[in-house]
Amino acid sequence: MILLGLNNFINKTKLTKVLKKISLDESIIIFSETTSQINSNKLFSNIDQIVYGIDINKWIKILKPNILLTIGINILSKNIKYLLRKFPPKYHWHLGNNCKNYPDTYFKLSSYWNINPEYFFKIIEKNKNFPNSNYKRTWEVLIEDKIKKQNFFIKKEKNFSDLKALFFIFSKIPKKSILQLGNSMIIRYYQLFISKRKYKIQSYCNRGISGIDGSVSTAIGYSIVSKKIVTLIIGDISFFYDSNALWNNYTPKNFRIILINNKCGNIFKIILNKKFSKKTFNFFETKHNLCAYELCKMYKWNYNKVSDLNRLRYILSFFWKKSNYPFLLEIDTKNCNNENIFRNFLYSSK
Ligand SMILES: Cc1ncc(C[n+]2csc(CCOP(=O)(O)OP(=O)(O)O)c2C)c(N)n1
Repeated sequence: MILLGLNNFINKTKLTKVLKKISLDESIIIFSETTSQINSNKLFSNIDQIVYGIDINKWIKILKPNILLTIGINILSKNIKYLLRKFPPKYHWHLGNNCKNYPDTYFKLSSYWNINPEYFFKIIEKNKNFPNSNYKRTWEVLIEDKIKKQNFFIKKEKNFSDLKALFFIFSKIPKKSILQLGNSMIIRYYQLFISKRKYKIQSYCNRGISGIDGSVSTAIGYSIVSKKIVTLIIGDISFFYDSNALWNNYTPKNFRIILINNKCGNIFKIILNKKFSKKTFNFFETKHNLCAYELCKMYKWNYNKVSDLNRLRYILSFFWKKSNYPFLLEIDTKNCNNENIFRNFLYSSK
């Protein structure tokens, strides 16, 4: 199993090319988080969904790799981290130039290879001596089944939510445009849904140390030096935290923000395993009642707000068209059952 985490590979194209070749082998499965910037339809980024609810006996007997090969650092998927720590593979090799500070995420690192991953795979590719195996096929069968169930769930689920909205939005992002993603749930939803796109979008996220700060500033900064349409998709806490970034005279007209306003830090309802008292939990969740309308009025931005799929579909039909001002679309999901719909989604493709 090859697992690619956060990285800024210098030679993305070459590495992608060689990984695509490697991925053809029947004994290898490649998971690539979007933060690795290595995409291809041969590599899988929806890791959380794939391994959610996996039968532990099946993992131990047939899905757990003999060799785990990691490249890059942080991994977003909590589920794969859990499995690899709890039921580790026989060997874990980490690859990378000058990556000696690799934090040994799974506590079982057996070797560190100080080598450019591209060269490593080229050598492997040339000296191909892989065992006969149906390892990849076993994973593929599981993945195909999950995707079928995912599509069925999304079709069947009639209630609007962060999940419904984002599934739709990711399918509409204009070709050749740039996506900037907020931290928190946005990047996680993106990982789930982007695997299936016919063409990949260039996407960026202020992941680094997982801070929510500076995402709006970074996106606006990028749009100032880019000729392409830049769209920032961001949660409300991250947006309001850095909303001062709107106060500048240089934001291009073709800059877009899609604000997923669930009026709290929804991630804490989803990823915290521990139960906290309501009083304590309030400090995590940070409920509020802010909306971006007044800010847009003050900075003279186009503004629209939607709270259902039909209206979202309508606004997106002209959202990216040429306009005289930057445009912010607020998606109000306050009264939606976001966390349960997300959980049911994962559960349904178990
Ligand atoms: C600078 C900084 N402060 C606090 C946090 C902790 N934190 C992580 S996610 C999050 C909430 C994000 O909420 P939002 O942007 O609304 O996204 P959602 O979870 O609703 O998708 C917070 C406060 C952080 N990561 N970085």
